[in-house]
Amino acid sequence: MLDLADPATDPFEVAQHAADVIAERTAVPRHDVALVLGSGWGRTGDLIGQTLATVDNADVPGFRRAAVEGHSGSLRSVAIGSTGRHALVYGTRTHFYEGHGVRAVVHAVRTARAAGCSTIVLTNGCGGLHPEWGPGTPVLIKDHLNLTAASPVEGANFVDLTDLYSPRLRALAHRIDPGLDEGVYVQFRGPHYETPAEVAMAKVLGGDLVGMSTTLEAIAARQAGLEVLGISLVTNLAAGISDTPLSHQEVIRAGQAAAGRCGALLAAVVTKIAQDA
Ligand code: 8IG
Repeated sequence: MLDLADPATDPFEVAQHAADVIAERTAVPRHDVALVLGSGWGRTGDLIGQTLATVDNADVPGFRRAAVEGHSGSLRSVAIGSTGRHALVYGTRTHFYEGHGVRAVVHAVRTARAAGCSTIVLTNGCGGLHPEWGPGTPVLIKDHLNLTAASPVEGANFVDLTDLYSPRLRALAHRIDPGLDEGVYVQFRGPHYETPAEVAMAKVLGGDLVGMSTTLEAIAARQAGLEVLGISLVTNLAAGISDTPLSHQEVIRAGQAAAGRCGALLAAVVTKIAQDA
C-alpha cells in the first residue's frame, strides 16, 4: 500500500494510481477540467451538467475523508453541458492545517493532472479585506502570498510562478461576469482565523483576501503543468475589518446565500473552458 506520508513514496505515482481508480469507478477514461469546491461552493457544481458518477474519497488512493462541516467527502465526474468534455469535481479538499503534510494537500491536484485534466479551477471561501466586498461576493484571484512557510515542490526544483493565476482564464471569467473584482489571496496556516493585527499585516503586504487553502494547490498545479483559475467567495469580512466576531456558521450561511451567483458563474466558466479546449 503506497503511503503519501512515507518519504520513499513517489507522490506522482500515487496520483497515477488514484487517477486509474477514478477512471475505472466513473467509467470516464479521461477528464478535462478539474474543480475544487471550497467552503460555500458545495452545491455549485450541480449547474455544470449531469453527474455521471460519484466516488467516495475513501476509495481513492491517497485521499482522505472530509474534516470540516459544510464539505463533502466525495468526488464526481460531471458531463460539461453538451461539450462532450468532463469535469472532475472534488467536493472537498485536504487543508494544510489538518497536519497530514503538503503531499496530502496537493494530491487532488496531481491526481487531476494524471486523470488528463489540463485546467484546474480552485475555489475557496475566505475573509475579505475590503468592506465593499460583502459576504457572498466572488472575487478572482490574481496572485497570492503563501504564508504557510511550506511548498509542495520537493527537491531543487525551481518552479516559476509568474502569471500563476492564468490571465487568459481571468479574462474569460471577466467576459462572463464583467463585474468581477480581482485580488491577492493570502494563505495563512490556520485553523484559527487571523488576529486583527495579522489582517492589517496582510493588507500592508498587498493582500486583499485571507484564507487557509489554495496557494499550495496552485503551486502544485503549475508544477504539474495545469492552467489555474482561482475564485474566492468572500464569506466574511476579515477580523478587524468589521467588528463582529467570525463564525463558521456565518461562512456556511454566506455560501448558501451566494450559491446562485457562484453556481452560475462557475458553470459558465467551466463550459467556456471546455468549449475552448
Ligand atoms: I470561509 O477570515 C474563511 N476562511 N484565514 N480568514 C482565514 N480563512 C478564512 C476566513 C478568514 N474566512
